[in-house]
Amino acid sequence: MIRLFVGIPLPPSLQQRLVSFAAGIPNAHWTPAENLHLTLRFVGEVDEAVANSIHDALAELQAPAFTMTVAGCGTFEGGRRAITLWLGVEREPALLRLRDKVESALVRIGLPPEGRRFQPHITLARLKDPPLPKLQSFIAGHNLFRESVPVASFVLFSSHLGRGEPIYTAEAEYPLG
Ligand code: 2AM
Repeated sequence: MIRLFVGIPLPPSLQQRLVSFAAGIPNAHWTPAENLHLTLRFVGEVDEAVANSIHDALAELQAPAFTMTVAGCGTFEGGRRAITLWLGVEREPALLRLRDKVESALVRIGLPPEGRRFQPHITLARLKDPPLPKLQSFIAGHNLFRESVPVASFVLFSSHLGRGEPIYTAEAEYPLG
């Protein structure tokens, strides 16, 4: 079995810039630079045959290259006070269309539809019981961050969960036209 997700990697320069934000909130578990990415579609554990069909379906997908804008900062509340701290990604039409095409391609080959609404974001940290003033000041300090990057491909990642950080590996990369 292999744990997969479809995403857009960030250029190393932007990863380095974002990882430099990782300060000011006690007990935060910050995403390491190399793991900072945008998830288009989480897949989960699948066997090799399904992984191969996912790859074939994604390889056939056609969509234009576009510019992705990272902007804004916020949180998702999780179960019992776990909080995801993120930077937003603007909901531009080309990104949403790419996401819809990925979703349709995966449903067409028999995967269950994604239940959740697509909320494009880059997870900066997972927080447990963060002191609210520190969290609010982090968000206020980063909410005006805005940076646009060209997106010329998307990637099928595997995710290996172990004791430490998950290890994301680009299994295949699909160019955008
Ligand atoms: P997150 O950063 O917002 O948690 C790899 O796990 C990627 O898939 C992460 O970016 C994660 O998003 C995303 N993802 C979406 N749904 C998931 C799920 N049910 N379990 C784990 N990761 C999920």
